[in-house]
Amino acid sequence: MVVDKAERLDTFMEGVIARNPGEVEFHQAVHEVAMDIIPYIADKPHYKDLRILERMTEPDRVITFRIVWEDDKGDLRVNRGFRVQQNNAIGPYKGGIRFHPTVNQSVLKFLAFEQVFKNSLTGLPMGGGKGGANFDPKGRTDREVMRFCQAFMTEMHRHIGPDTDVPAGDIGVGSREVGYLFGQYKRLVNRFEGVLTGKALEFGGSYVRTEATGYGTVYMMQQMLTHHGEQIEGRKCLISGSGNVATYCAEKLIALGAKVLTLSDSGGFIYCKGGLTRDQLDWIIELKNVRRGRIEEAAEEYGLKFYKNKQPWGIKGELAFPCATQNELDADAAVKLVKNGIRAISEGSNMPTTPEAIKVFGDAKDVLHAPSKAANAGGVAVSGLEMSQNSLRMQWSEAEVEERLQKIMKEIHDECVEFGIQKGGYVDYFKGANIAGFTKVANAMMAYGVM
Ligand code: NDP
Ligand code: 2IT
Repeated sequence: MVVDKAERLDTFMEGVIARNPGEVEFHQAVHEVAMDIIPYIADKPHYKDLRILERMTEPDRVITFRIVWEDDKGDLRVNRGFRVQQNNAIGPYKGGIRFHPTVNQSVLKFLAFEQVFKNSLTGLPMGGGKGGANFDPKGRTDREVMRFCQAFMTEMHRHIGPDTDVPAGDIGVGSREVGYLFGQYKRLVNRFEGVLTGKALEFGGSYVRTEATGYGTVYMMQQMLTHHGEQIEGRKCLISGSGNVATYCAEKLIALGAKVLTLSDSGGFIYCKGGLTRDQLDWIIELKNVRRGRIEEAAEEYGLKFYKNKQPWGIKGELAFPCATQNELDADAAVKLVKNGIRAISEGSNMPTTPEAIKVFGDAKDVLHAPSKAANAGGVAVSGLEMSQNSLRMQWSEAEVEERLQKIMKEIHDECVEFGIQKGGYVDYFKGANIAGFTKVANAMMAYGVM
């Protein structure tokens, strides 16, 4: 029986790899889901015979386009833009836009695929999509970023809409970029509508959207610990990244009395033995969002240790929050974390842990590990709430949104437990998230018949 399941997974993956040659990140994301779903549907012919999983791995469409823009010197620049519309079975396509030089079709297809399951877990009516461009915003002036965003939207606007596809931010796309993108959309279609989320509060944004992903990642950690009779207060935390997700993860941890020992960027990490203070964090948030500086500058400002070109995973901590990018935590890092007594990991970034590292944590057995599709779903959940508020032409209070976010994260946690609980009480959060996310989308697809 075990051999049979393994064979079926291998055969399935051979097909995925043959249809999507060279797209290694996409293969990885599909494999991570298929290893739980294939055994789950083995005795459920209604899913198996209708080839629901095969259909889910094929995006509804992948749109690619040319973006031409003019830099400050008057030179013309050419980039490639994408929008992957993966699945709209349970709602309009929904997912972020990433601007980073590493963006390619494989990366965006993995992100769009993951988004389908994540959005389903939120319980809100959102399908999955992702987009972006191989544009590097680093070192670009505000005006250059504006011209790029306008050129990007000039092409993308024809493919999106408040009931069709609703993009948002991701790496390299924050409040500034969403403003430029929304402004251009509004100008092109001559309609003010909720086509993007992550908008500023003055023009249709939601309270708590900026903070939601980081906060949600902490709420997931809190839920996991509470479920196991433990608490977050006083625990030593390792965070990677220093962008939107990382900094608001740090903010919530500090507020809950935990110690944030590290933050990082692609240049290295800072280490604060006693834990960062709220004032230091506020300075870092300003450094990153306004001055667009490097994390090394925080080490200089506060006399902290800076480890150039290193990751924080060798530091002794109890809770880990990878919040930078995919595959940022490999098996060597996982072995170090386990050796140093790591208790739990809550993934802020999408697919941060390599398959080998997941296995290291799984084999350790007493490590709690929440996958990104559950742990970072707070961001898109509040995006979903922003869509609701836009449809109502209302703005809910900060307290109201925050309360809904906490409730959604608790429900996601409990669904992971329901579908991921093993003999002896061990919770496989990966399995739980995959099955809970799959079921709702699969049932909707079946209801529509063959398409
Ligand atoms: P930001 O652009 O705000 O920050 C990204 C951070 O990660 C920066 O510190 C950046 O450092 C670092 N980073 C990015 N790429 C790399 C890399 N290749 N190597 C090392 N460091 C890197 O992005 P977000 O905080 O929004 O996103 C972080 C992660 O969270 C991503 O995986 C994203 O998909 C995920 N996420 C984001 C959500 C959101 O609402 N924004 C929602 C759910 C998930 P540097 O500046 O040096 O590049
Ligand atoms: O990966 C993600 O969930 C996001 N970048 C947020 C997507 C959204 O639509 O808010």
